[in-house]
Amino acid sequence: MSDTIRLTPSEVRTLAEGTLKHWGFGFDHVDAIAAMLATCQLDDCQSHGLFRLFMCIETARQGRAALAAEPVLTLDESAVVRADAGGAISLRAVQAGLPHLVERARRHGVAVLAVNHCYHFSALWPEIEQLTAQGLAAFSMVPSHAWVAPAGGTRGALGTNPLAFGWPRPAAPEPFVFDFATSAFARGEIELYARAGRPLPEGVALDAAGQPTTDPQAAMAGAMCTFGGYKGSALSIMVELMAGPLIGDLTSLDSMAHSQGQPEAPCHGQIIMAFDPERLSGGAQEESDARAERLFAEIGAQGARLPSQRRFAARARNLERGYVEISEALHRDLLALRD
Ligand code: NDP
Ligand code: PYC
Repeated sequence: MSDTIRLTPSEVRTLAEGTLKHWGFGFDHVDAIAAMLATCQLDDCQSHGLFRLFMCIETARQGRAALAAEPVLTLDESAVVRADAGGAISLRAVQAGLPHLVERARRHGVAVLAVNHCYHFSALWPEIEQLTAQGLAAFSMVPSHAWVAPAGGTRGALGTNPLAFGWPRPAAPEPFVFDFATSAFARGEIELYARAGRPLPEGVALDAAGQPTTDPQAAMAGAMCTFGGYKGSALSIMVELMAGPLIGDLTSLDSMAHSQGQPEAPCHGQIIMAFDPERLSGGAQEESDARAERLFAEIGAQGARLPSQRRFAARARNLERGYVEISEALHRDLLALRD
């Protein structure tokens, strides 16, 4: 990377915390948001590391979000845990709900955490990894803003709608995790192309007239495409339904209307599902683990890499050398958020 600066993990935290405090986020939200940004930056997730501080601050600037609201949990004996974020950024509500999700998944075999009424800006894999670390398999999904055209459509109706999955691997150093937008590119990725003045690849976006474009600015004024044509489009609709109406929350269309066209974080819900392999394998977990490992071994034997391997390698490298690298331009613009 040319024109980069090095930041230690604690410098990343300090930069994020100072900016969030400056904009009035409550103490616990500052902690949760800064931890998420630092976790993503450590894994070289450029679109959802420190870069996402811009979206957080824009959310504060717009004045609709509750910057210090404490989550309210609704708990009964069932497998459903509900966490109302009260119009705050999602992370505190997710953290409040996760221990109950784990306990319910162990008790029932399967459990669901429905997070409602939240602003959401983050990657999903850090929460998935918290569940795989507990020996659970997990899914998570969120809508976003209606930036993405359905396959065959010409204007935004769907969100970038990430879908994340994790599988615990007790005998391996890391779990199996994937986490990706159901749009061809995440919005954050398009924003990074726009910042760098680079053209997009073909097939990623449409302009405001519904015509294919490689211009990131035209893409942001028009619509993004789903990945994999009609297949990604169907998965994206599933994310809308599962993390929206199913849990009594907004779709990406609703979120876009709520934000009145302002560039704040999307406002909606999040669904996280956890599965206990010990319960679901009927007491045959060792055999099940071995079967899963044979599958991973065959994939590796073909020279194919598993999702998250780049991320885990980046984490190990950055931890060993004691710093992450970001561009000087990004660092300068992040510091200017306090002006
Ligand atoms: P990427 O396209 O960067 O990566 C998607 C996944 O595929 C990762 O798990 C990645 O692993 C894996 N992968 C990439 N290349 C390969 C390969 N050659 N072989 C095997 N696996 C591979 O993700 P996106 O840009 O779509 O999303 C980035 C982040 O943005 C996600 O964390 C997502 O949650 C977040 N996001 C959040 C949204 C929100 O509304 N909050 C909306 C959209 C996205 P690896 O990381 O190791 O490369
Ligand atoms: O990158 O698509 C995205 C995104 C939406 C909300 C947060 N990130």
